[in-house]
Amino acid sequence: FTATVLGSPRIGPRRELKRAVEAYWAGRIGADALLATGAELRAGMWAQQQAAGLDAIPVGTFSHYDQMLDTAVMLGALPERVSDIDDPLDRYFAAARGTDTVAPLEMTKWFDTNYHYLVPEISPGTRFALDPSKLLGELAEARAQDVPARPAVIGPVTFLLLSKKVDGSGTLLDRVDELLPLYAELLGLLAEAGAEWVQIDEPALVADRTADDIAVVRRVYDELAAVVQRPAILVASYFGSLGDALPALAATGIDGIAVDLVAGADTLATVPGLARKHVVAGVVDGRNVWRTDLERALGTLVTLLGSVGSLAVSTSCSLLHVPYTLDAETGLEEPLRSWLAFGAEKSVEVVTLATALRQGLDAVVGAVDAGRAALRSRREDPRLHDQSLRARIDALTSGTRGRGGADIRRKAQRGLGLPLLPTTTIGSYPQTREIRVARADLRKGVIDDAEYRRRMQSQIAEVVALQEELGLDVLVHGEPERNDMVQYFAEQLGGFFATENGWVQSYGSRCVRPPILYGDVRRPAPMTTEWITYAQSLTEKPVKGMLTGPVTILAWSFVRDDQPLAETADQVALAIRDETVDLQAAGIRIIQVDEPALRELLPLRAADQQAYLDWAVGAFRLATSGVADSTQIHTHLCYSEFGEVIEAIAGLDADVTSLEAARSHMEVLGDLNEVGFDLGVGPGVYDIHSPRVPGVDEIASLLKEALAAVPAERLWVNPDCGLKTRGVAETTESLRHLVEAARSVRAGL
Ligand code: THG
Ligand code: ZN
Repeated sequence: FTATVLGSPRIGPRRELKRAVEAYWAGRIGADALLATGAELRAGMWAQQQAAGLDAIPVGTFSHYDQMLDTAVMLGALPERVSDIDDPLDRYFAAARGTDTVAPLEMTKWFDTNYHYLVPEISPGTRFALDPSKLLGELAEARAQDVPARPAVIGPVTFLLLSKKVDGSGTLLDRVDELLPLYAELLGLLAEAGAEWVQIDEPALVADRTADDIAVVRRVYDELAAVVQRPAILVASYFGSLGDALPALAATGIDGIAVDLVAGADTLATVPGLARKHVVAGVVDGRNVWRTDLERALGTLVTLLGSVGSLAVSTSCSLLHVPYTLDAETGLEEPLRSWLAFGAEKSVEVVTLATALRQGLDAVVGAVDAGRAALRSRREDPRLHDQSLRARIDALTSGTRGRGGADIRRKAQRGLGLPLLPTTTIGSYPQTREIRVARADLRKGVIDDAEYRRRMQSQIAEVVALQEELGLDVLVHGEPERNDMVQYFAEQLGGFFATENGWVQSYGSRCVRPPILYGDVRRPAPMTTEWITYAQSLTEKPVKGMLTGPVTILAWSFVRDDQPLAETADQVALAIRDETVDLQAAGIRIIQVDEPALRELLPLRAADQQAYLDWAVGAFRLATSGVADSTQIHTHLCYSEFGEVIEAIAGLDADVTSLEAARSHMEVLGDLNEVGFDLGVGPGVYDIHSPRVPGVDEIASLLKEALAAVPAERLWVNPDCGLKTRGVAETTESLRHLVEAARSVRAGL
């Protein structure tokens, strides 16, 4: 009964890697110092995991940026355009972030998590070649520290399925035969280096796969299993059920399979072949923060005993998705603290379960008793069940999730007096040094609340003045008071806990601190009206109230696991709804409720998707239908892959929807037409992810392109996302061009 985990956080308990990588990029430290930081972080993590008692530790899951990018390097699959950068580290970061002359790889969501990976590009010209240096280096390092290391890599099937095909015919999976010899060679090298096991991650197998794909899986793992000199092969799945891929894998000659028994529901007992396999049972949730119900997990493990060859206890996925340790949270009080387990605590839970299997329950009775008491205190905590909120939700009727018809609303909103092709921005303006200093000063107690508010007001006044000067039609206050569009609300809502150091890598050096949604959601007081009404007091033009939607608040938080997500979504929706009503009462006529994460929570299997979209859309409508028909509701969605959720976007029924479209060339407008969308739409006319200032003509031509798909009465003009990460100078220039382009196109109508 081995105790293991599938991967580890790597950004550093105090974000040491973030700091080192950013210092390296800025030229403040050299490669040696960066590499030394990485080595220290790995050593620290391994030491912690060994102290916890894990007896197999994944090695190779460390990354300076992203594990898919590491895999592309390992397989010789970096794009041609970075190949003339000689220094390997600089080449690596060029692929990740681009340079002045080279575009970076695209980034996209890692399954349904809040982590983003870099999408390798594979073209007919890609000549795969093995570069095992990173993995072998980390393996040697671990073995030198007596770490019971299990080297881990992303598997060939997942690598290809998640990559982007650039030119050429067929599917990328057709190229798996080019990768097999490389993986075979790698297996030999790992065996030579002393590895007893290798972990090959194939999370792509938990999404819907065709019979042909499954046949490829079968062949790939039969061939890799046939390699003569190799470690034992553990194929790791996570984030859901393997479904048809499970019997396929079990029928191959591999030695072990890791299954996610938290997100997945595979029945292992009936799978022939598993009786001869080592099964790594992911019973400790690797991507949420709740303390494991040890007795229940043990029950699950015990039922597996008869159907598998040997059993290991593990997390359901890599611990990349949870913070390092509860020890870093000084303000976390009992009993909430006792309900939680972060990365370090989850490793201990895994060891406790393995110990119970080996030695019986008596050997871990202390931990089990403590766990039982914590779970009971969580179940019985009054904050988990607010009777008045529950009564309010029970009383909701379907009418609470809809507004007047589109035409009625259009007429009611004429009083806004907007021109054709109204110009606006998505919400945030550059987070200037002054803003960061003010926030830090407040935190350190250097300034008091009143002074902080004065400083924020002066930022708001500047942003309003700038927008007036630029001639934008619908203004925003710029969100200087918000650190993060979810955290800001979580800090003010009851039922949420905001961590101090609960950082989780989002992409590259960027991290987020997801709040923990543990109880019923309450809104003790208005959250945004003070700032928005201040901005509105400075201008005759309408100022948009800016809120984050219920789905996004859930997607970017750790959510409670004791009730369906749909129920939690309605609770958050009611809080947002109350806020919209307050904003309207304060004289705000346009309110934007952002749902950038709508696509993100979409279940990986088609069979589960409609149910999700139904409750997600329902929650948004609940949040936005408390206002009068004369109040204009906007929404904003990020990340261009809208295809699968296009009907849901229409279903949101927002008066105006702004979308990322600059990079996908307005295709989304045609898709919206196909589902009968007839409301306002603002396809982003420039890409805010780059400092480049778009020209007037360039924006004008995108607008003309948009006008081919959308009548002028419905078209809005805006950048494709918030401006928080941009500099002031380039933002001003870009918006000046945007307004000018809108005016010139408007004049030609
Ligand atoms: N907020 C949250 N989750 C998100 C996003 C967000 N997930 C998806 C997407 N946006 C990810 N994008 C980012 C962009 C920037 C940063 C993190 C995720 C970022 N973080 C700061 C950093 O790492 O330096 C820390 C921010 C802070 O101090 O709070 O810049 O917008 N929740
Ligand atoms: Zn956006």
